[in-house]
Amino acid sequence: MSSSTVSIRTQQHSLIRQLADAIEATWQRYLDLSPYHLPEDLGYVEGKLEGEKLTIENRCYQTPQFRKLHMELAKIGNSLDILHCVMFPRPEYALPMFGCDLVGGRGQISMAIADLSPVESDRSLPQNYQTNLADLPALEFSQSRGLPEWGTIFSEFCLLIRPANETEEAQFLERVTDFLKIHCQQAVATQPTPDRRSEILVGQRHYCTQQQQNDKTRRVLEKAFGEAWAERYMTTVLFDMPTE
Ligand code: BLA
Repeated sequence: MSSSTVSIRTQQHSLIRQLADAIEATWQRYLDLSPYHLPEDLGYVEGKLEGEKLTIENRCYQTPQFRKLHMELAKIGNSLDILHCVMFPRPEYALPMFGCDLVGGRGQISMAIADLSPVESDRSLPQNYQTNLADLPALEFSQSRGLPEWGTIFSEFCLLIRPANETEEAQFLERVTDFLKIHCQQAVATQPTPDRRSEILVGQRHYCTQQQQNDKTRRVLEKAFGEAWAERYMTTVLFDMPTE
């Protein structure tokens, strides 16, 4: 862990900081982590956005079940804090995609999303996931947000909210930690199905193609680093697709 990584996390909104800690602790507790190397120049990045400094820090691992575990923290001056996380299963494992994105600024989280998204062609989650997720207690959030047009990839368990207060922030944190725990426990108990590899790849590619259509993310990156860089970052770091 570089000292710069510690410092950006401590400067971020408390929900982002707590969730980043919870993601990492859950990974360490349940999974067998090895390093994952990002393209040389993309681990730590600085740019300028409307005169403010944009800093991006990436944390990446791989495991026997996951091709890439990616957590990113980004900060734009004092106005925008971002946490982005995706767990990409190896295509030999019929596992959903865990994804999470928090965007906040000036003390308020404006958007918090977390989901375990299916990659099956019938858009269903594995039976054990459905049972475990349905068993979680119902939650009430006062401000739900509608999904964007590309958001057809998300499951019925997707949380997309603007947390209204600290109670809702704590509920979101707990629910995402539950998602992660269920996911890691299921993943390590799952046997690979190499015969389904190409079918699973189709599902993962569809997930990435849809996510690459998020204009809000693209716009922030384009403004700070230019169009070509944003395209490269979105397709090689945020939502890269296994090709073989
Ligand atoms: C929305 N993502 C956003 C928004 C911004 C970013 C600024 C708008 C926030 C708002 O409307 O309040 C920006 N997110 C970023 C940037 C990065 C990032 C710059 O991760 C990276 C550097 N996005 C994901 C993942 C999911 C996701 C994994 O990266 C879901 C699992 C979803 N982000 C997502 C959704 C929205 C969003 C659904 C709302 C989009 C909309 O309403 O149009």
